[in-house]
Amino acid sequence: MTIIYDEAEVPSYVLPDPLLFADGTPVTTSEAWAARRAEILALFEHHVYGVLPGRPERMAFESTSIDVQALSGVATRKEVTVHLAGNGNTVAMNILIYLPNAHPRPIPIFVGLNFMGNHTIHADPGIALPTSWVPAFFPSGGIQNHRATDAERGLAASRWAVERILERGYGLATIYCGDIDPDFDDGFQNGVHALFPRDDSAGDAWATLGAWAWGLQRAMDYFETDDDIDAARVAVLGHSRLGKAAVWAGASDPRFALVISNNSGCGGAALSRRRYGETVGIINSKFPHWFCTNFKRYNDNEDALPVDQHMLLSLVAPRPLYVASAVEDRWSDPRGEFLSALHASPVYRLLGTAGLPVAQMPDLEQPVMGALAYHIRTGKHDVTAYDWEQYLNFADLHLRS
Ligand code: GTR
Repeated sequence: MTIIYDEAEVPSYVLPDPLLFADGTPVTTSEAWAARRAEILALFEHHVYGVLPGRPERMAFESTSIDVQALSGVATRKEVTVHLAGNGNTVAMNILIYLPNAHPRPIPIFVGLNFMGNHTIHADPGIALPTSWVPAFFPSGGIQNHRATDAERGLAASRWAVERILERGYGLATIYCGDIDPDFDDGFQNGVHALFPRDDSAGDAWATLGAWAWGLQRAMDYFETDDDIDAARVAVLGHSRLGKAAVWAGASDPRFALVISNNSGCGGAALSRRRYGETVGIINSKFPHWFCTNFKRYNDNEDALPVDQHMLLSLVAPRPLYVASAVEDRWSDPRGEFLSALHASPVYRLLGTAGLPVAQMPDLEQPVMGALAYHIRTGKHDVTAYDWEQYLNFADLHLRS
Protein backbone atom coordinates (compact mmCIF):
# COMPACT_ATOMS: atom_id res chain seq x y z
CA MET A 1 0.00 0.00 0.00
CA THR A 2 1.56 3.27 -1.07
CA ILE A 3 0.90 6.26 1.10
CA ILE A 4 0.04 9.51 -0.66
CA TYR A 5 2.44 12.27 0.35
CA ASP A 6 2.29 14.19 -2.91
CA GLU A 7 -0.49 16.72 -3.44
CA ALA A 8 -0.55 15.80 -7.15
CA GLU A 9 -1.60 12.25 -6.22
CA VAL A 10 -4.59 13.28 -4.11
CA PRO A 11 -7.61 11.98 -6.04
CA SER A 12 -10.37 14.35 -7.02
CA TYR A 13 -13.35 14.12 -4.74
CA VAL A 14 -16.68 15.78 -4.05
CA LEU A 15 -17.47 16.60 -0.41
CA PRO A 16 -21.00 16.19 0.90
CA ASP A 17 -22.53 19.59 1.64
CA PRO A 18 -23.27 20.20 5.33
CA LEU A 19 -25.92 22.71 4.25
CA LEU A 20 -28.00 20.23 2.24
CA PHE A 21 -30.31 17.79 3.98
CA ALA A 22 -29.92 14.14 2.93
CA ASP A 23 -32.99 14.59 0.70
CA GLY A 24 -31.33 17.53 -1.08
CA THR A 25 -33.27 20.36 0.58
CA PRO A 26 -31.00 23.35 1.27
CA VAL A 27 -30.48 24.65 4.81
CA THR A 28 -30.98 28.40 4.74
CA THR A 29 -31.85 29.37 8.32
CA SER A 30 -30.37 28.69 11.73
CA GLU A 31 -33.63 26.92 12.70
CA ALA A 32 -33.23 24.51 9.78
CA TRP A 33 -29.59 24.01 10.79
CA ALA A 34 -30.72 22.51 14.12
CA ALA A 35 -32.52 19.74 12.21
CA ARG A 36 -29.64 19.23 9.79
CA ARG A 37 -27.20 19.15 12.72
CA ALA A 38 -29.21 16.30 14.26
CA GLU A 39 -29.11 14.47 10.94
CA ILE A 40 -25.31 14.84 10.65
CA LEU A 41 -24.77 13.79 14.28
CA ALA A 42 -26.78 10.61 13.66
CA LEU A 43 -24.71 9.90 10.53
CA PHE A 44 -21.47 10.18 12.51
CA GLU A 45 -22.86 7.88 15.18
CA HIS A 46 -24.05 5.28 12.69
CA HIS A 47 -21.14 5.31 10.23
CA VAL A 48 -18.06 6.51 12.12
CA TYR A 49 -17.87 6.55 15.93
CA GLY A 50 -20.86 4.51 17.10
CA VAL A 51 -23.80 5.60 19.22
CA LEU A 52 -22.95 7.36 22.50
CA PRO A 53 -24.97 6.19 25.48
CA GLY A 54 -26.07 8.76 28.06
CA ARG A 55 -25.15 8.67 31.72
CA PRO A 56 -24.66 5.24 33.30
CA GLU A 57 -27.07 3.72 35.82
CA ARG A 58 -25.07 5.22 38.67
CA MET A 59 -22.44 7.91 38.90
CA ALA A 60 -20.83 9.47 41.99
CA PHE A 61 -18.04 12.00 42.48
CA GLU A 62 -15.47 11.46 45.22
CA SER A 63 -12.90 14.08 46.14
CA THR A 64 -9.75 12.02 46.79
CA SER A 65 -7.19 14.79 47.38
CA ILE A 66 -6.90 18.54 47.56
CA ASP A 67 -3.83 20.72 48.05
CA VAL A 68 -4.45 24.46 48.09
CA GLN A 69 -0.70 25.16 48.03
CA ALA A 70 0.33 23.01 45.08
CA LEU A 71 3.13 23.99 42.67
CA SER A 72 4.80 26.26 45.24
CA GLY A 73 1.50 27.84 46.18
CA VAL A 74 0.53 28.92 42.67
CA ALA A 75 -2.26 26.39 42.29
CA THR A 76 -4.91 24.37 43.97
CA ARG A 77 -4.60 20.75 42.93
CA LYS A 78 -7.67 18.56 43.22
CA GLU A 79 -8.14 14.93 42.38
CA VAL A 80 -11.66 13.62 41.87
CA THR A 81 -12.69 10.04 41.20
CA VAL A 82 -15.80 9.61 39.10
CA HIS A 83 -17.34 6.27 40.08
CA LEU A 84 -19.31 4.89 37.16
CA ALA A 85 -21.54 1.83 37.50
CA GLY A 86 -23.97 -0.12 35.36
CA ASN A 87 -24.71 -3.54 33.91
CA GLY A 88 -23.13 -5.14 37.00
CA ASN A 89 -19.74 -3.46 36.42
CA THR A 90 -17.86 -0.46 37.81
CA VAL A 91 -15.18 1.87 36.47
CA ALA A 92 -13.25 4.59 38.34
CA MET A 93 -12.16 7.59 36.28
CA ASN A 94 -9.66 9.93 37.98
CA ILE A 95 -9.66 13.63 37.12
CA LEU A 96 -6.61 15.73 37.98
CA ILE A 97 -7.38 19.45 38.24
CA TYR A 98 -5.14 22.49 38.69
CA LEU A 99 -6.76 25.86 39.37
CA PRO A 100 -4.81 29.13 39.65
CA ASN A 101 -4.86 30.66 43.12
CA ALA A 102 -4.28 34.22 41.88
CA HIS A 103 -7.47 34.44 39.79
CA PRO A 104 -11.11 34.83 40.82
CA ARG A 105 -13.37 31.75 40.92
CA PRO A 106 -15.16 30.30 39.09
CA ILE A 107 -12.28 29.57 36.73
CA PRO A 108 -12.56 28.75 32.99
CA ILE A 109 -10.68 25.53 32.26
CA PHE A 110 -9.14 23.40 29.56
CA VAL A 111 -9.87 19.69 29.74
CA GLY A 112 -8.07 16.99 27.79
CA LEU A 113 -7.20 13.33 28.03
CA ASN A 114 -3.61 12.19 28.44
CA PHE A 115 -1.94 9.08 26.96
CA MET A 116 -0.03 7.53 29.84
CA GLY A 117 -1.32 8.64 33.22
CA ASN A 118 -2.06 11.87 35.07
CA HIS A 119 1.35 11.59 36.77
CA THR A 120 3.08 12.04 33.39
CA ILE A 121 1.74 15.55 32.73
CA HIS A 122 3.78 17.25 35.50
CA ALA A 123 6.59 16.24 37.87
CA ASP A 124 4.40 17.30 40.85
CA PRO A 125 4.92 14.40 43.31
CA GLY A 126 1.43 14.90 44.70
CA ILE A 127 -0.29 13.43 41.63
CA ALA A 128 -1.68 9.94 42.25
CA LEU A 129 -0.40 7.14 40.01
CA PRO A 130 -3.04 5.44 37.89
CA THR A 131 -3.91 1.91 38.97
CA SER A 132 -5.41 0.94 35.60
CA TRP A 133 -3.55 -0.66 32.67
CA VAL A 134 -0.98 1.70 31.08
CA PRO A 135 0.76 1.31 27.72
CA ALA A 136 4.48 0.55 27.67
CA PHE A 137 5.24 3.58 25.46
CA PHE A 138 8.33 4.63 27.34
CA PRO A 139 11.64 2.98 26.58
CA SER A 140 12.69 3.64 30.19
CA GLY A 141 11.99 0.07 31.22
CA GLY A 142 9.99 1.46 34.12
CA ILE A 143 6.68 -0.01 32.98
CA GLN A 144 6.30 -3.62 34.08
CA ASN A 145 3.09 -5.56 33.52
CA HIS A 146 1.42 -2.37 32.30
CA ARG A 147 1.47 -0.76 35.75
CA ALA A 148 2.44 2.90 36.28
CA THR A 149 5.45 3.81 38.41
CA ASP A 150 7.10 6.95 39.78
CA ALA A 151 9.63 6.69 36.94
CA GLU A 152 7.15 8.21 34.48
CA ARG A 153 6.38 11.31 36.55
CA GLY A 154 6.52 14.39 34.33
CA LEU A 155 7.58 12.50 31.20
CA ALA A 156 4.85 14.16 29.11
CA ALA A 157 5.28 17.56 30.78
CA SER A 158 6.42 19.29 27.57
CA ARG A 159 2.90 18.73 26.21
CA TRP A 160 1.13 20.40 29.14
CA ALA A 161 1.97 24.06 29.72
CA VAL A 162 0.60 23.88 33.25
CA GLU A 163 2.32 26.95 34.76
CA ARG A 164 1.58 29.07 31.69
CA ILE A 165 -2.09 28.06 31.67
CA LEU A 166 -2.39 29.00 35.35
CA GLU A 167 -0.57 32.30 34.83
CA ARG A 168 -3.03 33.20 32.07
CA GLY A 169 -5.94 32.63 34.47
CA TYR A 170 -7.16 29.24 33.31
CA GLY A 171 -7.39 25.91 35.03
CA LEU A 172 -6.47 22.53 33.60
CA ALA A 173 -8.23 19.23 34.04
CA THR A 174 -6.91 15.98 32.63
CA ILE A 175 -7.80 12.31 32.71
CA TYR A 176 -5.73 9.30 31.71
CA CYS A 177 -7.58 7.86 28.69
CA GLY A 178 -6.97 4.30 29.88
CA ASP A 179 -9.05 4.94 33.01
CA ILE A 180 -11.99 5.24 30.60
CA ASP A 181 -10.97 2.60 28.09
CA PRO A 182 -7.51 1.03 27.76
CA ASP A 183 -6.15 1.53 24.25
CA PHE A 184 -6.07 -2.03 22.97
CA ASP A 185 -8.48 -4.31 21.17
CA ASP A 186 -10.16 -6.52 23.75
CA GLY A 187 -13.61 -6.94 22.22
CA PHE A 188 -14.94 -4.11 24.42
CA GLN A 189 -14.86 -6.16 27.62
CA ASN A 190 -12.87 -3.68 29.69
CA GLY A 191 -13.35 0.04 30.32
CA VAL A 192 -16.67 1.83 30.23
CA HIS A 193 -18.14 -0.35 27.47
CA ALA A 194 -18.81 -2.94 30.16
CA LEU A 195 -21.16 -0.51 31.93
CA PHE A 196 -23.80 -1.02 29.24
CA PRO A 197 -25.22 -4.05 27.46
CA ARG A 198 -23.65 -4.25 23.99
CA ASP A 199 -25.68 -4.68 20.81
CA ASP A 200 -23.73 -4.29 17.57
CA SER A 201 -26.40 -5.71 15.29
CA ALA A 202 -26.58 -2.41 13.40
CA GLY A 203 -22.76 -2.07 13.25
CA ASP A 204 -22.94 1.16 15.22
CA ALA A 205 -22.09 0.18 18.79
CA TRP A 206 -19.60 2.57 20.38
CA ALA A 207 -15.90 1.81 20.31
CA THR A 208 -12.83 3.32 21.96
CA LEU A 209 -12.92 6.86 20.54
CA GLY A 210 -16.58 7.01 21.55
CA ALA A 211 -15.72 5.80 25.04
CA TRP A 212 -13.06 8.48 25.45
CA ALA A 213 -15.47 11.18 24.27
CA TRP A 214 -18.09 9.84 26.68
CA GLY A 215 -15.56 10.03 29.53
CA LEU A 216 -14.97 13.70 28.72
CA GLN A 217 -18.72 14.25 28.88
CA ARG A 218 -18.85 12.61 32.31
CA ALA A 219 -16.01 14.91 33.40
CA MET A 220 -18.23 17.79 32.26
CA ASP A 221 -20.99 16.37 34.49
CA TYR A 222 -18.54 16.74 37.37
CA PHE A 223 -17.45 20.29 36.41
CA GLU A 224 -21.11 21.32 36.58
CA THR A 225 -21.04 20.44 40.28
CA ASP A 226 -17.76 22.18 41.20
CA ASP A 227 -18.26 25.81 42.27
CA ASP A 228 -14.59 26.62 41.62
CA ILE A 229 -14.95 25.76 37.92
CA ASP A 230 -16.93 27.78 35.40
CA ALA A 231 -18.75 24.98 33.56
CA ALA A 232 -19.99 27.45 30.94
CA ARG A 233 -16.36 28.13 29.95
CA VAL A 234 -14.81 24.70 29.43
CA ALA A 235 -12.50 24.21 26.44
CA VAL A 236 -12.00 20.59 25.38
CA LEU A 237 -8.76 19.72 23.62
CA GLY A 238 -6.77 16.72 22.60
CA HIS A 239 -3.75 15.62 20.61
CA SER A 240 -3.76 13.00 17.88
CA ARG A 241 -6.00 10.02 18.80
CA LEU A 242 -7.07 12.00 21.85
CA GLY A 243 -7.74 14.95 19.53
CA LYS A 244 -10.15 12.76 17.57
CA ALA A 245 -11.89 11.98 20.87
CA ALA A 246 -11.91 15.66 21.93
CA VAL A 247 -13.50 16.79 18.67
CA TRP A 248 -16.13 14.04 18.87
CA ALA A 249 -16.86 15.01 22.49
CA GLY A 250 -17.17 18.69 21.60
CA ALA A 251 -19.16 18.02 18.44
CA SER A 252 -21.69 15.83 20.21
CA ASP A 253 -21.98 17.77 23.48
CA PRO A 254 -22.72 21.51 23.22
CA ARG A 255 -21.80 22.05 26.88
CA PHE A 256 -18.16 22.33 25.74
CA ALA A 257 -17.81 26.05 25.01
CA LEU A 258 -14.69 25.75 22.87
CA VAL A 259 -13.06 22.86 21.00
CA ILE A 260 -9.40 22.35 20.02
CA SER A 261 -8.03 19.75 17.62
CA ASN A 262 -4.27 19.34 17.95
CA ASN A 263 -2.89 17.26 15.05
CA SER A 264 -5.95 14.98 15.15
CA GLY A 265 -5.55 13.75 11.56
CA CYS A 266 -7.48 10.85 10.05
CA GLY A 267 -10.81 10.29 11.80
CA GLY A 268 -10.30 13.68 13.50
CA ALA A 269 -10.09 16.98 11.65
CA ALA A 270 -8.57 15.70 8.37
CA LEU A 271 -10.76 15.03 5.33
CA SER A 272 -11.01 11.28 4.68
CA ARG A 273 -11.64 11.65 0.95
CA ARG A 274 -8.16 13.12 0.35
CA ARG A 275 -6.53 9.81 1.35
CA TYR A 276 -3.32 11.78 2.09
CA GLY A 277 -1.11 10.20 4.77
CA GLU A 278 -3.15 7.94 7.03
CA THR A 279 -6.32 6.60 5.38
CA VAL A 280 -9.56 5.07 6.65
CA GLY A 281 -8.31 1.61 5.57
CA ILE A 282 -5.00 2.01 7.40
CA ILE A 283 -6.48 3.34 10.62
CA ASN A 284 -9.16 0.63 10.74
CA SER A 285 -6.62 -2.13 10.27
CA LYS A 286 -4.09 -0.71 12.77
CA PHE A 287 -6.68 0.30 15.36
CA PRO A 288 -9.74 -1.91 14.81
CA HIS A 289 -11.15 -0.87 18.19
CA TRP A 290 -11.25 2.90 17.62
CA PHE A 291 -14.26 3.29 15.31
CA CYS A 292 -17.58 1.46 14.95
CA THR A 293 -17.99 -1.64 12.79
CA ASN A 294 -19.75 0.27 10.00
CA PHE A 295 -16.71 2.55 9.48
CA LYS A 296 -14.82 -0.46 8.07
CA ARG A 297 -17.14 -0.38 5.04
CA TYR A 298 -15.30 2.74 3.95
CA ASN A 299 -11.83 1.18 3.81
CA ASP A 300 -10.57 2.18 0.33
CA ASN A 301 -14.13 3.35 -0.27
CA GLU A 302 -14.10 6.89 1.17
CA ASP A 303 -16.37 8.38 -1.49
CA ALA A 304 -19.24 6.22 -0.23
CA LEU A 305 -19.16 7.91 3.20
CA PRO A 306 -22.30 10.01 3.71
CA VAL A 307 -20.17 12.47 5.70
CA ASP A 308 -16.62 13.79 5.75
CA GLN A 309 -14.75 15.32 8.64
CA HIS A 310 -15.61 18.96 7.77
CA MET A 311 -19.14 17.96 8.81
CA LEU A 312 -17.84 16.80 12.17
CA LEU A 313 -16.31 20.25 12.64
CA SER A 314 -19.57 21.88 11.52
CA LEU A 315 -21.34 20.23 14.47
CA VAL A 316 -19.35 22.51 16.78
CA ALA A 317 -20.74 25.69 15.11
CA PRO A 318 -21.22 28.41 16.17
CA ARG A 319 -18.97 27.58 19.14
CA PRO A 320 -15.30 28.51 18.72
CA LEU A 321 -13.16 25.77 17.20
CA TYR A 322 -9.38 25.68 16.70
CA VAL A 323 -7.70 23.27 14.28
CA ALA A 324 -3.90 23.04 14.52
CA SER A 325 -1.41 21.18 12.35
CA ALA A 326 2.37 20.66 12.27
CA VAL A 327 4.27 20.84 9.00
CA GLU A 328 6.27 17.64 9.51
CA ASP A 329 3.17 15.74 10.58
CA ARG A 330 2.26 14.61 7.07
CA TRP A 331 0.65 11.42 8.41
CA SER A 332 -2.14 13.66 9.81
CA ASP A 333 -2.55 15.58 6.50
CA PRO A 334 -2.17 19.23 7.56
CA ARG A 335 -3.78 20.49 4.36
CA GLY A 336 -6.72 18.12 4.86
CA GLU A 337 -7.12 19.52 8.39
CA PHE A 338 -7.13 23.07 7.04
CA LEU A 339 -9.61 22.27 4.25
CA SER A 340 -11.90 20.62 6.73
CA ALA A 341 -12.06 23.85 8.76
CA LEU A 342 -12.53 25.83 5.55
CA HIS A 343 -15.45 23.66 4.44
CA ALA A 344 -17.08 23.85 7.88
CA SER A 345 -16.99 27.61 7.57
CA PRO A 346 -20.28 28.05 5.62
CA VAL A 347 -22.14 26.64 8.62
CA TYR A 348 -20.42 29.13 10.93
CA ARG A 349 -21.37 31.93 8.55
CA LEU A 350 -24.98 30.80 8.35
CA LEU A 351 -25.07 30.98 12.14
CA GLY A 352 -23.80 34.56 12.11
CA THR A 353 -20.09 34.20 12.86
CA ALA A 354 -17.13 34.99 10.63
CA GLY A 355 -16.06 31.36 10.31
CA LEU A 356 -12.47 30.95 9.16
CA PRO A 357 -11.07 34.36 8.19
CA VAL A 358 -8.96 33.08 5.25
CA ALA A 359 -9.55 30.99 2.13
CA GLN A 360 -5.92 29.85 1.67
CA MET A 361 -3.72 27.93 4.03
CA PRO A 362 -1.70 30.46 6.07
CA ASP A 363 2.10 30.41 6.25
CA LEU A 364 3.92 28.67 9.07
CA GLU A 365 3.21 30.12 12.48
CA GLN A 366 0.71 32.67 11.17
CA PRO A 367 -2.38 31.74 13.19
CA VAL A 368 -5.73 32.92 11.82
CA MET A 369 -8.57 33.31 14.31
CA GLY A 370 -12.24 33.90 13.67
CA ALA A 371 -14.84 31.71 15.35
CA LEU A 372 -12.88 29.04 13.49
CA ALA A 373 -9.11 29.21 13.92
CA TYR A 374 -6.18 27.45 12.29
CA HIS A 375 -2.41 27.34 12.47
CA ILE A 376 0.34 25.20 11.09
CA ARG A 377 3.61 25.34 13.00
CA THR A 378 7.11 24.09 12.30
CA GLY A 379 8.06 20.72 13.71
CA LYS A 380 6.58 17.35 14.36
CA HIS A 381 3.43 15.62 15.58
CA ASP A 382 3.28 16.96 19.14
CA VAL A 383 1.73 19.55 21.44
CA THR A 384 4.16 22.39 22.09
CA ALA A 385 4.38 25.60 24.08
CA TYR A 386 3.68 27.41 20.79
CA ASP A 387 0.41 25.52 20.36
CA TRP A 388 -0.65 26.32 23.92
CA GLU A 389 0.11 30.00 23.49
CA GLN A 390 -2.30 30.16 20.52
CA TYR A 391 -5.00 28.21 22.39
CA LEU A 392 -4.70 30.62 25.32
CA ASN A 393 -5.01 33.60 22.97
CA PHE A 394 -8.04 32.00 21.31
CA ALA A 395 -9.63 31.30 24.69
CA ASP A 396 -9.03 34.93 25.70
CA LEU A 397 -10.87 36.03 22.53
CA HIS A 398 -13.89 33.81 23.05
CA LEU A 399 -14.18 32.93 26.73
CA ARG A 400 -13.29 36.28 28.27
CA SER A 401 -15.73 38.59 26.50
C1 GTR B 1 -0.92 6.91 15.08
C2 GTR B 1 -2.25 6.89 14.38
C3 GTR B 1 -2.75 8.31 14.27
C4 GTR B 1 -2.66 9.02 15.59
C5 GTR B 1 -1.40 8.71 16.37
C6 GTR B 1 -1.39 9.17 17.81
O1 GTR B 1 -0.29 5.68 15.12
O2 GTR B 1 -2.07 6.32 13.12
O3 GTR B 1 -4.07 8.31 13.76
O4 GTR B 1 -3.78 8.76 16.36
O5 GTR B 1 -1.14 7.36 16.37
O6 GTR B 1 -2.41 9.09 18.51
O7 GTR B 1 -0.33 9.58 18.27
